[in-house]
Amino acid sequence: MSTTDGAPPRLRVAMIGYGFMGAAHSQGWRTSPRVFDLPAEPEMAVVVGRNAAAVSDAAAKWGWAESATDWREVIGRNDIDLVDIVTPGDSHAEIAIAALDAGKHVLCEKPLANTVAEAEAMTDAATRAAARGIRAMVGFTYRRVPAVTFLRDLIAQGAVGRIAQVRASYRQDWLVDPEMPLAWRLQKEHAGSGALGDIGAHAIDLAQFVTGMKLEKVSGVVDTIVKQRPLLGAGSGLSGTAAEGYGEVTVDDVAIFTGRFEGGVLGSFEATRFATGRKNALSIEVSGDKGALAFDLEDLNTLSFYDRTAPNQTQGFTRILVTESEHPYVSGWWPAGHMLGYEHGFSHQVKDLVEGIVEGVDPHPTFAEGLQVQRVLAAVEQSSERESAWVRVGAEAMTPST
Ligand code: SOE
Repeated sequence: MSTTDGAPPRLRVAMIGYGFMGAAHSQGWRTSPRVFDLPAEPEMAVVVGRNAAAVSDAAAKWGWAESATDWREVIGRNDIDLVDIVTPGDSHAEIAIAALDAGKHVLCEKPLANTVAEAEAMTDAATRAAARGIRAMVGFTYRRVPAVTFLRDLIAQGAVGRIAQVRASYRQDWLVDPEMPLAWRLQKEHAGSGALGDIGAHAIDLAQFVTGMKLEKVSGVVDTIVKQRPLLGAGSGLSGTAAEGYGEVTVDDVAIFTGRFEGGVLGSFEATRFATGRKNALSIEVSGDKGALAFDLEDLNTLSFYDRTAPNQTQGFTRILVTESEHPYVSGWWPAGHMLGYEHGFSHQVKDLVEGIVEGVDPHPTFAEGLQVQRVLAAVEQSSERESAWVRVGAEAMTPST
């Protein structure tokens, strides 16, 4: 971090990648320091992408001082303190390990990697770097929706009592059209997996975060519903030129699995891109002997709370509006009832990351937490290959990882 007399230290950021997550992260870097009193001032120094003209346009549009096309050169610069990785999963490991070894703090989009082996190597690099005061974090931003953090707090305070069951799902429908082109998210070599790793990872992290329990074993099935999709000239799958034939979808469209948490609690999970009508429906319900709590991203300012300790005649799910200044993160924004949105979690992510870096503590989720999610993903895939047999999370270490 660079400091000048009296002013807060500056944290010069390089973002690698400039797709949808590049736009969302840029909004967080721009807005967070204008809303929260951060202990260091992030500086949007450079955005990196392979296409010089396109990444230059992105820099101008999103407020990055420079654009570049060589991430290795940018990571080597002395005027960069933090690398924010928003590329497809097939480059997370190489970029993150190089950045950490070069002494740069790292924020890496989810899932951490495309394989357990990559996630392990990234976690080892983060451990080495932490010894030198370098911090690393995974971008599971839904933890930072105020209602989700508040849900975690209520469970920790005993609001539902002893947890009996957890239900988590993430349902989208952007692939229901069989003519949707073969984008990088549908190719294993780029994405690692399909709905399972892209959105199932969020459901897994959410369930482990709000309950404070880790999944120990899973039994599941993954499936590909549309097995071939139109290729588009640019190969990126979204260029809009005339279709040049069809290509194989090499990842899952749907993943459904059961999980056993530490302590024996059962969880049921679904991740699908074929839930017609569900646009971005990440939801969780935690049931206990004193009550239940439920969250739905499509109504993200509220929590549903059922209190079994209330008098029988008045029991029912109440709708908590999580917009009071006492609620997590809300004090930086608007008065009660003025609502927050999808993008605010990215500003909260910047806040927590910058605070962790300045305070010298690993911000959560750490790479080790990202590795735990990666191991659950691998266990689900292995279970599906074994007729949905139960697979212990972490057992994939005993068998060659794909
Ligand atoms: C596509 O499924 C996607 O953009 C995911 O990659 C994100 O992680 C999720 O938050 C929204 O949907």
